[in-house]
Amino acid sequence: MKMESIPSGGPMMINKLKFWKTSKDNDALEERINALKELPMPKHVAIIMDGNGRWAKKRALPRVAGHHEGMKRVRRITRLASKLGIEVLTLYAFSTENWKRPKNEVEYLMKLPGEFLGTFLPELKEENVRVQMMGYKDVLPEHTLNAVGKAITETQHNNGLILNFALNYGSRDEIVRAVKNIIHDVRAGKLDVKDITEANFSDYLMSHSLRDPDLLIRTSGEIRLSNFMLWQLAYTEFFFSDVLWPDFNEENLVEAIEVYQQRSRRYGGLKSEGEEEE
Ligand code: V07
Repeated sequence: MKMESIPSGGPMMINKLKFWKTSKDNDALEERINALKELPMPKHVAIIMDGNGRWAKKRALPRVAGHHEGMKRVRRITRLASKLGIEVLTLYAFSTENWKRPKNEVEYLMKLPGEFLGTFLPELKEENVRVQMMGYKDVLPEHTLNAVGKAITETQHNNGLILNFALNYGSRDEIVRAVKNIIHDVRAGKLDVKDITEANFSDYLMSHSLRDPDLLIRTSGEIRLSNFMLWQLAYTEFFFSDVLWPDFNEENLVEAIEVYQQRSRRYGGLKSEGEEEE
């Protein structure tokens, strides 16, 4: 049969086939996941989940549709992080800058923690995930705080993956507050100026109980930090992806970790914190 004689819809079908995940694709991904486990895994992965608005715009959908799709990706990426044995996954969900967005969008975003946890908290508990939050609680709506607070309490004794949401978080402000609290403790006689070190400065940051991120991922092609964990990212490897967050899938996370492992291999285990090459 000649190509032209294929009824309309024929070539279309062939095109569609390319999008079907075959069991062969899944096997290949499983294989890559198993290979990852042979090398040092980043213990703390932080992600700036960018590109939700752009994803929606490309489809002529409202921005909030992109946020909703992005929320579903959080679940998938968390599941893989847990499976990989990553210790901490920090996700930048809402920055202190995000209040400048249109009121309806902010209101929608503030409902997402409740929706996410309403759907996924039972699974997170089953998977031994521990939910935490980093950010200023005082200005968050009560319903948002209640949803997050409930998840934190109900998972506080879990000892698997720590799922740390940066919610109403800004790094410069975090550092300024740390300085103020240090001054407060110095004045109260609890701390001597000569005893202030990098290590105990970190104790005054909102990430105090967590190790510094080993790997930072930012999606959607933007190559900047946007006031995210400035102190904590001092020695972190960066991976920038052009993929929009609602399209960021398991394979994309696996690739980011592969790149991370290739880079750490090049240090030959000789590099430690504070000892940059050259
Ligand atoms: C938000 C979805 C992901 C892309 C980035 C913007 C929109 C999950 C949460 C969340 C937060 C706290 C929590 C449980 C879930 C969330 C906001 C936005 C504000 F305990 N996704 N997601 N929060 N987006």
